[in-house]
Amino acid sequence: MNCSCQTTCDDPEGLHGCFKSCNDEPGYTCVCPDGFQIRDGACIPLEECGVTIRPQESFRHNATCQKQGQSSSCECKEGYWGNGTTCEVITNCQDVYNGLSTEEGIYSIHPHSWAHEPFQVYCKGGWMLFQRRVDASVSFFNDWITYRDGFGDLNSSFWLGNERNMSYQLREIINSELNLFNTTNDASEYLHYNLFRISSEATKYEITLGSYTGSFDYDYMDYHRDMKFSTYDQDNDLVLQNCAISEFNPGGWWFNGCHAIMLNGIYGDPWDTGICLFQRNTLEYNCSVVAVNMKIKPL
Ligand SMILES: [Ca+2]
Repeated sequence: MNCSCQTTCDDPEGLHGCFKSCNDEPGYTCVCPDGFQIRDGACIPLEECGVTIRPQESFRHNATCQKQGQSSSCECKEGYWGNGTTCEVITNCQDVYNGLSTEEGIYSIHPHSWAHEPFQVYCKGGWMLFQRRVDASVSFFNDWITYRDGFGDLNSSFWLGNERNMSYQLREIINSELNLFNTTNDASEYLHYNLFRISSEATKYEITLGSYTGSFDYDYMDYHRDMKFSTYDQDNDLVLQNCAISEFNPGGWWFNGCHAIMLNGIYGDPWDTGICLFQRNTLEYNCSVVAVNMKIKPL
């Protein structure tokens, strides 16, 4: 027997595994003998551990540790990934993909420049979605603060929030892709940029885009390059009117005067107040987009 309890519990001889319910009883502690470490409730020789847990150090790292006698068992805190001994901060969905999981879904991340608690994002293949429209359940006709802080449901339609989106990008060169769906499943059209940035709130989340490649022969976002973000209560566009009011384009966007593409309009609206592209060849709006998402990824 490699392991014993110092005091009795349901095992008066102290011969059971370390994780017997002794730990729940005040005054009782389970320990592994010198040269052994706890793993999965059993004491195993140190050389079989693979890693050496150093409790003092573990407590200093981004882990939550539970002391088990002389050893401790650590799990990385939310927003970190690793084996509990070393925990790396998860700064983006590429970290999630590389170190945590390749499955798409909702994860907590903590970008380097984000001074607050980790926040949840929707990751897919290393990409982070910062916008998605799948149905009309979430209104995108929202004010400046709501666009700044984000809204909606990460499982369906949402806007991540300009502030979080900005914090994601500060230290990385970011790719972006805007996917437009003719059905809810297939990305039939897309716009790709090899650089994507938005500036701070002080400069109105101005958008910077790299060079375009995509399925359209025309770069719809070209008209929106270097534009500031506008909402119905913050007019930062280039025309006298406010493009973001309900009569024109109800939703926040990087309006120029007003748009060549607008993906935050009214879902399902067939008119130019919907989710639309302005087609240069026909000079007509195409508002037949069924679903859309906007995503970014470190290069
Ligand atoms: Ca204006």
